Amino acid sequence: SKKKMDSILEKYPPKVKKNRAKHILLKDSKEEQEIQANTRTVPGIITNRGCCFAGCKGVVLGPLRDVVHIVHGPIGCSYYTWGTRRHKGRSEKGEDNFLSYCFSTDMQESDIVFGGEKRLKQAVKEAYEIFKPEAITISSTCPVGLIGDDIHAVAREAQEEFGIQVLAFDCEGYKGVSQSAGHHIANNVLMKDVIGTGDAETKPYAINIMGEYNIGGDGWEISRILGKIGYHIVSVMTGDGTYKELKSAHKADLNLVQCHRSINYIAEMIETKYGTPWLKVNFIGIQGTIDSLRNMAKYFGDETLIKKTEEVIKEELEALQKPLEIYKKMCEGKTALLFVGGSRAHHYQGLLKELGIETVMAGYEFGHRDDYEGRDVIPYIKMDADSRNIPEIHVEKDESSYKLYLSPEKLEKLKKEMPLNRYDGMIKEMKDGSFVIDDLNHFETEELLKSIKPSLFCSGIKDKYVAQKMGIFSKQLHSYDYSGPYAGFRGAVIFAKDVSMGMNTPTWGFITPPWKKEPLLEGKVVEEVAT
Ligand code: CFM
Ligand code: HCA
Repeated sequence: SKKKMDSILEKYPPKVKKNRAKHILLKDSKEEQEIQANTRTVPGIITNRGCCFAGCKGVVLGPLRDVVHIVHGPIGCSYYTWGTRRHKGRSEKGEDNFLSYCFSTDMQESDIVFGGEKRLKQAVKEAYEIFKPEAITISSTCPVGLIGDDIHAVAREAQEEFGIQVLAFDCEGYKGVSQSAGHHIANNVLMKDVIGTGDAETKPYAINIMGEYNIGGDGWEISRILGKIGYHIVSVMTGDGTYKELKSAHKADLNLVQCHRSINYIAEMIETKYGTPWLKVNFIGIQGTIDSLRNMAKYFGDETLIKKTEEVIKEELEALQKPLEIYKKMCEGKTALLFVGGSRAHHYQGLLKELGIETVMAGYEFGHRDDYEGRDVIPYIKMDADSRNIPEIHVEKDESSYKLYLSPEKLEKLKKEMPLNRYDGMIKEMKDGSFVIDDLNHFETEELLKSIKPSLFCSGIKDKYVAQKMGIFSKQLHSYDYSGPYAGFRGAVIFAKDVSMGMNTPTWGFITPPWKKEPLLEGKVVEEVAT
């Protein structure tokens, strides 16, 4: 298998080979292993990564449903991302839900030449007058940064005029090396200007669900379980979430962190400012869900809550046992390659294992070293020009709102028993001999699929059909191929059903890739006669 990788790398020019080798490792628990991550993709390589704007507007802000999200830029940035991420939202009667809309300033060539501020101002005015939202966000695309429109001045003016918050985000697509930069920029503004401005009443067992975006309804399955046990969800960041609730997020007694990559900045800053610790959870997979629920109950330490947690676990397990048995038989002994953004390549490994599927390769598009190796490596991560370009904000203890749910002694004790303020990353849980590959590209994808021939390739829209044309079933772990939810107890069964069907359909045996039958290009060279 080391040979396999070497033969793939051999095909690169020497400089590229040297670069890519640092992003690849073969897990060996006897060695101290380090991976390079969150660095620039080599120009010319076909990467799956997205841009800073995608991470800010698309990922973190977009799911807030009572907000009008205006994209300042040419229409393509809005149009081609309209509804594609499947972060679902549902509103009670009379509540706002703008998720199905797409708001853009539709910049033209003349705006690039003469400036787009006037156009932006007009867009904010129209959005306010027509929709009367709770708040408005403005997200910058590449050209806005290049021509230097002052989106903050426009936002400030509009805020005064209309009396609602207008938040501006400098998330030009070219910033940083991936979506990850956009997560950080969105986190900073939400922390600085939104969280802490509300004063909603809270009930016992008050929690925030962070880094959960309700893709395919995942968040709804998680809230169903938490609601049954008796938790009070103060806010969700940000799946089916609202700006209104986000304002009071500082009131919760515990923060749950599902996707560490996209929200760890807010989790850390809330702890510094308000004292609330965060617990790393994983609601993908049955054991992951059970462990997360038990840790939560133990944190609150209430006997009735602990008892209720066990009752709910028992009830849910009974309901899924029968269907799961059927699918397990269809999955047993299969293998998977996983390549997803910044957390799912880790989160799905447990669920696959429960079904009998072994993960032989996993990697992130844009995860940082801490998402691979655990947060302990953070002090040793080399800063480069690209990461220095993303502002860090510093928060201080808020004397009036700071509160500790547990005594510092109790918290220290619990930290030894559960991942409180801690994330150990993906690699630790992987088997020796499995591949970890950062920022996998299309050349490597094809080569790996050819040599490993996995039963399942979990990735996204950009490479799904490359795999399927090679006769390998591919399950999108971003959009879930229009299925879901996959989280929690019920989600595990839906996932099991989808991958069982996908892997076992006889279709794959009927596929002969076209290049096996005939050359891709046909024709003959004829000498042209000039007339
Ligand atoms: Fe977090 Fe996400 Fe992911 Fe992500 Fe994304 Fe996504 Fe993803 Mo696509 S926030 S890192 S930037 S879990 S959009 S809901 S599926 S790449 S693995
Ligand atoms: C994004 C969004 C994306 C893309 C999915 C894919 C998503 O990165 O901007 O490439 O299939 O989950 O919708 O990650």
